[in-house]
Amino acid sequence: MAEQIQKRLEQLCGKPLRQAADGELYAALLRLTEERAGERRREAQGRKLYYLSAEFLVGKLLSNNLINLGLYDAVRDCLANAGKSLADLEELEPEPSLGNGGLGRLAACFLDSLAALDLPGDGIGLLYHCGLFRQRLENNCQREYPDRWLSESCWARPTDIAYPVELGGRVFQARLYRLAVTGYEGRTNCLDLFDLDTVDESILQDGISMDKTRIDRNLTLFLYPDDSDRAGRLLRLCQQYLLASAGAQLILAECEARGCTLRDLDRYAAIQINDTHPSMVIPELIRLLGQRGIPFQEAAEIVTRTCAYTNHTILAEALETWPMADLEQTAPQLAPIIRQLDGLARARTADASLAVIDGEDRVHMAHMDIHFTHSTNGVAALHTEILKTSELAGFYRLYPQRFNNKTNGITFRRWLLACNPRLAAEIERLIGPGFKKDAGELEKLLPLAEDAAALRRLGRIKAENKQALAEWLFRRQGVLTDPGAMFSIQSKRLHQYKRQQLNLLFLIHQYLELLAGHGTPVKQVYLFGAKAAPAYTLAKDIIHALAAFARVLEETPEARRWMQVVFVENYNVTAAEKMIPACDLSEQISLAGKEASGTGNMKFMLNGALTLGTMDGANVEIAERVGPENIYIFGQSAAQVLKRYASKSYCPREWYEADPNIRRAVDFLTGPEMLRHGQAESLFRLRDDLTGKDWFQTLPDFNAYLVRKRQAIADYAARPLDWQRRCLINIAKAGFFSSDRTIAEYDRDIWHLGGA
Ligand code: 26Q
Repeated sequence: MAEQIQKRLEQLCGKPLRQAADGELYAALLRLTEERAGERRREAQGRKLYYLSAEFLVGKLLSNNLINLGLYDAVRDCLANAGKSLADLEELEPEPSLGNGGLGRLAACFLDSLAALDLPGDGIGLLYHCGLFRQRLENNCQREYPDRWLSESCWARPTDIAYPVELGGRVFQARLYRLAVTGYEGRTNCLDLFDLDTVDESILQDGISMDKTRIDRNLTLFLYPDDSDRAGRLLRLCQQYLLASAGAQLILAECEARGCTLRDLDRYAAIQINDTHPSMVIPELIRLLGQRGIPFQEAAEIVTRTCAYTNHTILAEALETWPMADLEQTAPQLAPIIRQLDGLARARTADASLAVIDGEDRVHMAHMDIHFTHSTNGVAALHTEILKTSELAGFYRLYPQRFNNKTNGITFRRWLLACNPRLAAEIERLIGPGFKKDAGELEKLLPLAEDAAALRRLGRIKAENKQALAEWLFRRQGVLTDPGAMFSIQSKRLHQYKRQQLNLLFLIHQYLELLAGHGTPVKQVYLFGAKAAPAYTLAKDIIHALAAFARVLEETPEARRWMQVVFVENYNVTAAEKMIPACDLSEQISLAGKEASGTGNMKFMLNGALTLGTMDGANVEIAERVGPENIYIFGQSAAQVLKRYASKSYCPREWYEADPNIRRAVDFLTGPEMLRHGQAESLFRLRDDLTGKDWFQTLPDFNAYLVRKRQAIADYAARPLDWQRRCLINIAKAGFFSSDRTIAEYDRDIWHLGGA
């Protein structure tokens, strides 16, 4: 291995290994990895998948690629011999944060599994110059800064392939950049990202604002975290069309090069539309087929056979609609096609609520997807049921055979082997290496649930991971945490439906109980990681309240001995990889029926944490697999939640007035301790929302949460070995949540990749 690395160093800087700087070594390893990855490329035979997504949250790539190529151990040891550390090199790598959260991370896990399963499948997306904003807390408030991740030593390579894309009557060249996607003991696929040559980073102004009117210079500057103003929305629409049009041209070019006549497109390509963000690929493909002489009706049928759609949300307000006027402005060439599609859809059903264009001339992207693809899937069993019976019931009646469920999964290579090497090595020692390829083999751990020595080792590994997290937190943001404490983590995007505010109310309650002399059996460290969309005021208020409360705790010695709150700034994939292996209690407390699936829940389970959660998303399937004694479930069911909404009877003020615990915790938000560290306007707004609106029913679940969480803390303190036993059962049962299983199901039911 030393020779291999040395050879690349010669080419790059002419220095011997020992004298090379970390940056030079990193560049050498990048080159070595790319060459090795290149050797595993294979021409697609038969049907190839194109996974179209506005987001790919891939995370750092060096370690992951080394693991997948089977080079990790050799490289680590070789560097160590030369007095270098692979961990230090990893620190140099900027994280490509090309996603908001779960949806983007899922796309990255899927690419990993496709390549590991040796399936032909590329991702198509956009090369944002800045990923999701970098978050800092200033005066306990979130501030956003640009995340410029592109650098010399970046994995995306420009190609000489470019396609013309017409936006608002002007033609732009969309250039293709390629990243290698390595599969564990598998093939190499591609992540294809488009960018405009004309984009100009120098127009970035203060913070993350910029001139939104010059699309030639700023189209791919940012991944958009929100759609709060009109200029921003139009830019987002332009991005979507760029993705759809360049993606469609790439797919057609590749298929034609392999002999496709376009009428047989579905024998060469399967296109998966990741949520509605790439939906314009449907009319765009029809337009391009039209240019090649295929009549509208036939083109619509070809596209329907080729494309499939995944829905990731139940929140009605999150379903994308675009005013036809905006479309006329950005992609006028699509407008007549979308109107024709609306005509086709209206001919299939008398129900106007299922139309593509509504009475106010707005295009419903999800409706277009369901009418003009052959498959619509939800991302967890409960989510798919809700789509069929409520949110999309009309569509389900029209196309029952099109609806199917594909419960999400995560790649075990990144979320166990790479992020938790201690646990991975222990599992391998216990049951052999087979689980890396076949996650179902984790069940072989089950008999060890009765092995006290094995359980104690599991406890020690968790303790070491907590120690490592504590050191990382200290280096990163200067906070000291006690690794001897119980670690509870809630890390995910900040949204009211995910209910970080419920966790906060519990923490306030426990704090007040401590001050009143009611103890808790073990010290707890509460870690939060969450970004709020910059224009989402209440989400930012919740961050503010959490950070302010952390300060209140710090200055109260009676409470500080027993509990600590840490807001981990700039939560991203890299932070997740440090936090998840160190977790005891995984907080998955969304309002039942609102979280489509969740995937963090799976990562925590796999790393030996117990879940405290509602019967929501994939929590339901986790509970089913581990059994009620190995998970802490609380709160209303999705059906009860729906009933409360339907009856329009929910009045948070009644709950606030009737329950002294709730009243005391809610009032504390605007009490003198909080006001010392927080801003009155923000804290009052949060309190008023909780007592006046509370759309996500925090208060009705408060007591159930309190009881279950106390139970979890008591169990952890009283029976540590039994806790580890239950963690082991969670690990053993996590195999189902491997994205290898998810991808195998997509392939079996929707894609049918490969073949002749
Ligand atoms: C839309 C319009 C304008 C600007 C931004 C957006 C936008 C961007 C990102 C809308 C939605 C998203 C991301 C959604 C998402 O991450 N959904 C999550 O998907 C996961 C994978 O299926 C699920 O596990 C989560 O439950 C779901 O919330």
